[in-house]
Amino acid sequence: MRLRALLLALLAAAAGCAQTGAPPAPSGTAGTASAGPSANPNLALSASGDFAPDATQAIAYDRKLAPEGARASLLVESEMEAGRTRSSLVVEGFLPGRTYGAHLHTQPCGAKPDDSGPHYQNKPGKATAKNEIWLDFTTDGTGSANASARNPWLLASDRMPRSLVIHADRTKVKKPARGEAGPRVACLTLG
Ligand SMILES: [Cu+2]
Repeated sequence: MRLRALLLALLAAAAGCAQTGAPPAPSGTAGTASAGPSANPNLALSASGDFAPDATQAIAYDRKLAPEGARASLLVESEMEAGRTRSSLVVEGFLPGRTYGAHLHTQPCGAKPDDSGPHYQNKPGKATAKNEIWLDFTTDGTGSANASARNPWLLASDRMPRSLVIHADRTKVKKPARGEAGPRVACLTLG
C-alpha cells in the first residue's frame, strides 16, 4: 500500500500547485470506476498490482523487462468541472535507468499481450499524447519512477479505458511510428 499512499500524495501535490484558489479535487475514490454526480463530481479509475507471469489483473509478459517485484499503481481522474483528466502512475521494481512506454488501452489485460487492444483515444484518429493517455517513465537507479499526464477532455463514462500497458521502449512521437513503443512487457487491468 506504500505505492498507493505515495500516489495520493503526488496527486495532492500536483493539484495544489496547478490550481489557484480552487481546493484540490477529492481523490479518495478507490476500486472500480465510479460516477456519482451528486456524491462525487469526478470520474475516477484506479488500480495497483504486482506483475506476475500467470496472473490475471497484473500480468508480466517479459520477465527480463518486468522482473519479479515489478509493480505499479495508477490513478486516473476526470475532473468534471475543469473538463480535464489527470493521470498519475507510480512504479517500482523495473530495470534501473530505463525508459519504458506506457499508455491506457481499451481492453482488459489477457493471456496474450495484444488482448489489451489499441490505445484509448479521446477521438478516434491521432496517436498523440494529447488524444491518448501516455505515461512513459524513466526509472531511477532503484527501478522506481513516476509519471503523470494531463488531458483537456473527460473520460467517456460508457467507454472507459480498461488497462495500462507498459511497453519496452519510449513512445515514438514522430510519424510514421508515432504512438508505437515496442513490445508489451506488462499490463495492469483497471477497475
Ligand atoms: Cu500502449
